[in-house]
Amino acid sequence: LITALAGGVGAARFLTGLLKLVKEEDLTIIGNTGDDIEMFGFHISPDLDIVAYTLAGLADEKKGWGLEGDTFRCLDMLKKLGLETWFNLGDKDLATHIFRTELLNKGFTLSEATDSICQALGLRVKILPMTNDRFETRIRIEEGLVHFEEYFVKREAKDNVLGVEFVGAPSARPAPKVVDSIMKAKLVIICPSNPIVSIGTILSVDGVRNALKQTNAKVVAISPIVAGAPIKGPADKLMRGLGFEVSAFAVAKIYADFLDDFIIDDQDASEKTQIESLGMRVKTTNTLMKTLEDKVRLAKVVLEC
Ligand code: FO1
Repeated sequence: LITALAGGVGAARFLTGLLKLVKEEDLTIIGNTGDDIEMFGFHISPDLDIVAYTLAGLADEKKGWGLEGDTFRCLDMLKKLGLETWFNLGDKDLATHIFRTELLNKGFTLSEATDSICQALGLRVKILPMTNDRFETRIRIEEGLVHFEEYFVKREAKDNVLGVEFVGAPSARPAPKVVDSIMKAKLVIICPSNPIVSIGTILSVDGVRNALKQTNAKVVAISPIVAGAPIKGPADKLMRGLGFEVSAFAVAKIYADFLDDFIIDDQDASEKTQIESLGMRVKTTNTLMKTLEDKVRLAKVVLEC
């Protein structure tokens, strides 16, 4: 049994490779819900969706979000009606949000709604939201606190990051099976996702970090930082804003209390000894995932741990 902690597109790419090597039934994915946002009354779970869409072969791989070949006619009309349309919700993508919101309004949990979406997309892999409770990542910028998506999409990650807050974190309980799936796994993989707003959110949910420390599973992470920069997304700005250096070593420090093995890119080989001094094993390999072969090769390195 394998459990993976996952953010958005980086995790989704890696998991595509992993699922060429392990059975869907044997994999549980714990997804970040800190990016979840309500738009036009609909509940959107960007990270859960990109993982599900990617594994179902439906994602727009080029953009890294949304559905391949989606259109934006509904959004055009919403704009005409005078609504804010900076968050590009495609027509087919909206169907997912309608479906999810209807289930939530009927009293189902986000776990149950996510399960229904996965089943409908033909996935046998389990995707668990980290929590069913309200949890929102907000970024502190000069103007005040804004939702992560407002910072990232609307304001194009241009603001200086003064801080990050996880609204709801103190009372957010892990969703059913989250802690259990970490405790019962043989291998836990921390995907190459943002250590602060993707993995950091999951780690902040009560009991998750403790489960990672206590599980008998081997806990392996793949560095999302290569040669001092993230592969995608604003991890560098967020890390710098919070006073971290932007390096594989800095990520290793965030995970040091529970990590057994850390996989870093060949380009960061000079950091190996420094990271090992934190008490973990380090493997270097090519971590860039351009082709399916790259993804499978990286997954093999993880499984060899
Ligand atoms: N990312 C963008 O850069 N621009 C968008 O307009 C956008 C719309 C969007 C709609 C639905 C969805 O599920 C995700 C969407 N994303 C968009 C991706 C999202 O902002 C981030 O990539 C993740 O939240 C970070 O993992």
